[in-house]
Amino acid sequence: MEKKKYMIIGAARSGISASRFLRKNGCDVILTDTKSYEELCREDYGLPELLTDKGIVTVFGRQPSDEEVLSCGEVIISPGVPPDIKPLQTASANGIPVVSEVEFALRFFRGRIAAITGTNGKTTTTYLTAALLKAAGFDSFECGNIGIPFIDRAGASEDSIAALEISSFQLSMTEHMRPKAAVVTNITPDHLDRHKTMENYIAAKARVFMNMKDDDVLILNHDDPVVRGFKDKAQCRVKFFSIKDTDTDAYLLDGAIYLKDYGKVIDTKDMKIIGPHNAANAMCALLVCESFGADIKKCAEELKVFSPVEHRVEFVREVNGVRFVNDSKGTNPDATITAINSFDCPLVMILGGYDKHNDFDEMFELLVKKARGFVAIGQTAEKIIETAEKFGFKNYQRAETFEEAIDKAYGMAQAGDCVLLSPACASWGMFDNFEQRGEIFKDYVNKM
Ligand code: UMA
Repeated sequence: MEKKKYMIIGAARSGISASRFLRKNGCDVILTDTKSYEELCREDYGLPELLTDKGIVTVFGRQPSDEEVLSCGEVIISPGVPPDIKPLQTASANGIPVVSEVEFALRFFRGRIAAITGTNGKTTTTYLTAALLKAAGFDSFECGNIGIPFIDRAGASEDSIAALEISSFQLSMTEHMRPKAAVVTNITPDHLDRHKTMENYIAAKARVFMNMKDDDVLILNHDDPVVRGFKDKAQCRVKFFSIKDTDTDAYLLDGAIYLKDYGKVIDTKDMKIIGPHNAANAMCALLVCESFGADIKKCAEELKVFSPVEHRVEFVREVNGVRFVNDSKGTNPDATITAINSFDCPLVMILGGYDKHNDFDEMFELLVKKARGFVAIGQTAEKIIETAEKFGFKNYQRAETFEEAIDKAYGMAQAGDCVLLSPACASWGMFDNFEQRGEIFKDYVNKM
C-alpha cells in the first residue's frame, strides 16, 4: 500500500474506520469534519478511542483549508459528504485523487461481492442474503450502508462473499466495483436534495452494474418500470423477481415463493418477516444465493427462522391494547407506504423530520384510508400538515419534541390501534441517525 498522506473527510463511521485501517498500515492521516469534536463524540462511533493514536492530525469544526488539502496525496470521503464542497474542488483542480470509502476498500478486498441497492428493502435484503449464504455453507457477511463500513471487512478471505448494501451516495463516487451478483430492489424518489433530479438518482443506482459482464448476475424488480428498464443497459445475465407476475425467475404464487429453476421454496406464512415487500426481499436474496450455486433447501430452512431487522416494522410493546411499532428506517414516503401496508388495524402515525424534498401526496392517499390520525414533528411538519389538509385529513397534532409526539400519538390511539413511528423523513436535525431515533422511541415506549 502506498505510504502517502491521506485526508479523510467525515469523522463518523466511514471516516473512523478508514482512519483505523490507514494507521494500521502505517500511513499518515488528516481526519476532518465540519462538526466539532464534542458533537462527534456524542455520536458514539469511537472517535475518542481512535484519537488515542497521536499520529492522526485532526481538523474539526470547519472545512479543511486549501493548504491542508494540498499537503495530502489522496482524499477519502464519507458517503454523506457532498461531492461539490470546496476542499474536493481544490483536490481535483490540483490532481489529488478523491475516492469514496467503498472505492478505497475495493483496492484491498479479495472476495466476491453481492451488491444490494434500491430505494427501499436494501437493508433487510442485505442481512437476508448474508444469512442465507451462511446457512448454505458460504463464508459470507453483511456490510456497507447497513452501518458497517466496507473497509472494516476489506481483509476478508478470497473465498468470502460480501453482502454489500450500497447507497446512491456511495455508488456515485465508486468507479471500480464489479459485483458477481447485484440487486436493485426498487427506485422511487429519495435523496433529491443531494442528487437534484430523479434522472441523476436513477443514474447513480445504475452504476451498481456498470462493470458487470458475462456470467455476473443482475437481479431486477420486474414490477418497477425504471428498474426493469435496466435490463437494456446491462452487459451481464439478468434475472427478474416479481410479486405480481409469475413469468419471472422468482415469483409469488398462492402465497408461496418460487424460483423458476428450482420450484417451490417456501410458503410465506412460514416466514417471520411479513408483508409482500418482505416476500420480494426474500426472492432477491434467493436469486443471489442461486447465482452462487447455493443449496436452496438450506436457504429455505434459514428463511423460516430469519427475524425482522431492527428499526424496520419492529414491534416494541403493547400498552392498554395499543401496539407500538418502530419503523424508524422509514426515511422516505415510499418506505413508510410499505410499512403502512403491513397493517390491517387503524394507525396513528408519527411523521416528519429532515426535509429531503420528497412529496407526501401518495402517502396521504393511503393514510386517509388507513390512519386514525398522526402527529407531525421536525422540519417537514408544516409540509406534512399542508398535504394532509389537501386530502381532507383533519385528525392531526403537532409536537415540538419527540417525546411529546409519542405521548400525543398514544393519546389519539384507541385499543386495537397501532402507533407507528415511520416518519417518511430522515432523522437528521433532531437525531444523529435513524438508529438513534428508533432507540429513543423504544426506550420511551418501554418506560410508559
Ligand atoms: N461532513 C463534513 N463535511 C461536509 C459534509 C459532511 O465533514 O461537507 C461530515 C459530517 O459532519 C459527518 C461526516 O461528514 O460527520 C460523514 O457523514 P456520513 O453520514 O457519511 O457518516 P457515516 O457514519 O460514515 O455513515 C455513512 C452512511 N451515511 C450516509 O450515507 C448519509 C451510512 O448510511 C452508512 O451506514 C455508513 O456510512 C457506513 O457505510 C446511513 C444512511 O442514512 C445509514 N444512508 C442513506 C440511506 O440509507 O438512505 C444513504
